Amino acid sequence: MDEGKIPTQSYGILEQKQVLTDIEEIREQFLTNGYAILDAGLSGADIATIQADFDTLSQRYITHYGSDKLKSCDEYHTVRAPLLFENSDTFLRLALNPVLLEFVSSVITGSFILNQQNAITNPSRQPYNQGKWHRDLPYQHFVSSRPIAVNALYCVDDFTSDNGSTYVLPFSHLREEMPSTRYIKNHAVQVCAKAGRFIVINCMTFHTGGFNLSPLDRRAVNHLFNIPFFKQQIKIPGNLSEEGLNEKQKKILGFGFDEIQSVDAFVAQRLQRL
Ligand SMILES: O=C(O)CCC(=O)C(=O)O
Repeated sequence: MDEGKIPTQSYGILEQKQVLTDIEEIREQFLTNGYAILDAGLSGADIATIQADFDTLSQRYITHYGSDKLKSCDEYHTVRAPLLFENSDTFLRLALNPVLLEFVSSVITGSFILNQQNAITNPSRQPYNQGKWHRDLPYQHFVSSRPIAVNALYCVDDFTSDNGSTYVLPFSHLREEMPSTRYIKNHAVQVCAKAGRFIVINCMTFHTGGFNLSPLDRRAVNHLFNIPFFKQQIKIPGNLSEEGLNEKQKKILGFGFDEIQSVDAFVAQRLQRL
């Protein structure tokens, strides 16, 4: 036994989880704690491009919809579906990040689709719409033995305790009701992560943005991936060109998961499979 180190030997154990790769290690953390940090594997130049494109897109969005209107409906700090905006290939690539997709497919059994992507700003020294405890499947009070949806919160900036990095409530994906305020005060964990990482959160894990005490905004891009039984927040097929996408990418973006329009179409589809 190495003094001062966590012991690794054990006795009386018949079964132990084996973990060989980094993704498997993060998967184990995610399944147990309800969240983990995943390095997206981006270069410094990629990280800088996302930062610049985030600001350009936010400005275009605010100009397009009008700041007063967006403020009046509490949408001022959120750009909805940035991957759908013209010339915003950066956000499409982020949603299809290969490391992220490998991770999501390791925790959601079978097919999954992108439900939504949002560019979100936690403004300096002001409240914002993600600064309250919630689940990413809101109004739901069940637990599932396997994840049915995952939030991948991309850190555009370094997430620090000073700039209001995300708080999570570990293990709360395993508990139906929201824990008491006393429990939250004692057990919430603030997750700090460098720009270029995803904070991956089980959709049933309670979490919230913190108050940003720093002089600069904290920027993030969230992605909700879920089993295809839940419809997308904003429809992607039909609003995004399929050009340049492979079959796997199209499926993840929801192509082919539209509701079947009639019984005739359903039967015709079955016949085609013969
Ligand atoms: O801004 C944050 O850190 C939290 C974001 C969040 O709550 C969400 O994406 O659901």
